[in-house]
Formats: sequence, C-alpha cells, structure tokens
Amino acid sequence: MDKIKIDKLTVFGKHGVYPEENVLGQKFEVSLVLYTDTRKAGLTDNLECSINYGDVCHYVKQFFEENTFQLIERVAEKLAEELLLRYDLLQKVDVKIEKPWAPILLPVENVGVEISRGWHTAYIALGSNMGNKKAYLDEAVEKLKNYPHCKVEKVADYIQTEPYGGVEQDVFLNSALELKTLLYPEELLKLLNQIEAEAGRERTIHWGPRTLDLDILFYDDWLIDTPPLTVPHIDLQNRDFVLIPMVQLAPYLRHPVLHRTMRQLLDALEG
Ligand code: A4P
Ligand code: MG
Repeated sequence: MDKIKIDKLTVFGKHGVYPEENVLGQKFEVSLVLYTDTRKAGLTDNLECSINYGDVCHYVKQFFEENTFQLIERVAEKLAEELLLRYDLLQKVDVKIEKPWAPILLPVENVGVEISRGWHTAYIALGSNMGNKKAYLDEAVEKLKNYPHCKVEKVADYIQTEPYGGVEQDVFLNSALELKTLLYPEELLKLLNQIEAEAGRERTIHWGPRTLDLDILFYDDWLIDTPPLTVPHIDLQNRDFVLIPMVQLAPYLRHPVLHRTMRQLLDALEG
C-alpha cells in the first residue's frame, strides 16, 4: 500500500517512569508511516483526497503536550489509536517513538519503540431465538456502532431460520455484519461476550436457546486456534443461516482455509 512518511519530528513531552521526567520533560523524536491509498490525490492534485502531513505533525505536537504517560509503549499505542480514529483515509500506521535523552545513566545514542496498528475487517454472525429477537439483534448492531474502536460497515438482512444442531427449540432470527475494528481478536470476543451478557444471555445448553449469540466468523484472513477462539468459525461452511447473510455482505470473500468464496460455499451446501 502507498505510504506517507514523517521522519524524526522533534517534540517535547513529559513521558517517563521517573517523577522528574513528568515535571521537567525532554525531547522525543516521532517517526510515522501513514498507509493510505494516494492514487486519487496523485491523479487530482487535491489535498482533500489525501492526509495532510502538516496537520498530522501539528496534531502529534499537541498530543505530546496534552498527555503524560509513563511508558513510550503507551505513548505509541495511544498516538496510533488517535491517528487512526482522526484520519478517515488512514488504514494503518507505523509509529516510532525515540527518546534520545532517556535518563538511564549510560552512554546510549537512542532508545525507542516501534509499533504497527491498523483497521481490521471482521465478520460477525448474529443470532437470537428468545424474546424479542429483532430487538436483541438491533441492540447489538447499535452497541457496535457506538463503540469507538468499531465501525459497522454493512448489516445483512435479518432472516428467520430453522434451528440447527439437533436441540428442540424456537426458530432463530439470524444476520451478519461487516465490522472495521481496531480491537485484536480476543478483545473483540470480550466485547461481543459483554454485549451478549447485557442482553441477558445465559450459557446453559450447548447450542441451546439464546437471547443473543455473536460469533466471529472471519478476522482479516487470520487463522486463530486458541482455547477461547477459533477463527474462521469452525462450522460456518455447514450453516446456511451464516452463509446466506455472508453472501449478501461479501459474495467473493474467500475462506482462508477452504479457499472457496462465500457464494461457492453456499452453493455447495444447497447442493
Ligand atoms: N469461541 C470459539 N471460537 C469463537 C468464535 N469464532 N466466535 C468460543 C465466538 N466465540 C468463539 O460459545 C462458546 C465459546 O466459543 C465462547 O465462549 C468462545 O470462547 P457460546 O456462545 O458460549 O456457547 P454455545 O452456544 O454453546 O456455542 P456457540 O459456538 O455460540 O454456538 P453456535 O455453534 O453458534 O450454535 N440454528 C440457527 N438456525 N441459527 C443459529 O444462530 N445457533 C446455534 C448456536 C445453534 N443453532 C442455530 C443457531
Ligand atoms: Mg457464540
């Protein structure tokens, strides 16, 4: 992807673990790589189509003046987050924070941290088969829309589906949504579990009735297999109530393990 670079912007800040550092302050050097598509700006010569690096530099200076943190890890994390939230065209950012005058009482030229952060695309399945099912799904969508580190891009139509999995229970209302998020997968799972809990979700019968179920179907093309999380969702290819909404959202999205598009998986299931 295209990059806009800012090298060693010198700013003054009061970050550090020693109390003196928080009072006296010192010099920091900030280097950024802003990942954004510059094609449109390149063709039109219009600044509106790009990220104004001058504005970014002034914002970084202001950020350093208005915040005091102990760790440069925290400075980098928070700055990356603020930049990603502030500039719509920014998809990913590398942030390097260097502290050439770090008081470590040894002759060192520089110390610093460098991190990469960006927007990720996740697909979430929604399901409910208790109470006011539509209200539970609406509320989940609304909560994700209002969560600062998430942007709901598209929501598929709600569809009524017969219960799958052998448990005798009421029909489901299902959907899926496309989410841009700054959260890492386990953080996203925690947020989804919290939204489920707020909907009064009780985990009693496996695959049993639920007010709200929110599952992570995909997270970019990452493969995750840890005790709390399996991504892509382990059984999505066998579930029409997942594939029908997914075909509406992203028919050409290819499953990173099965290497089939959503359309192909649904066609195979409907046989
Ligand atoms: N977990 C692992 N991977 C994931 C993931 N990708 N996304 C873990 C979310 N969670 C994931 O889930 C158990 C644990 O799975 C979580 O704590 C998480 O750490 P759960 O929701 O607590 O329990 P569950 O209901 O027993 O399992 P699950 O997987 O949510 O149920 P399913 O497989 O989604 O099945 N029929 C229709 N028509 N429509 C439905 O929506 N849903 C189910 C539930 C059954 N039949 C259905 C529907
Ligand atoms: Mg679940």
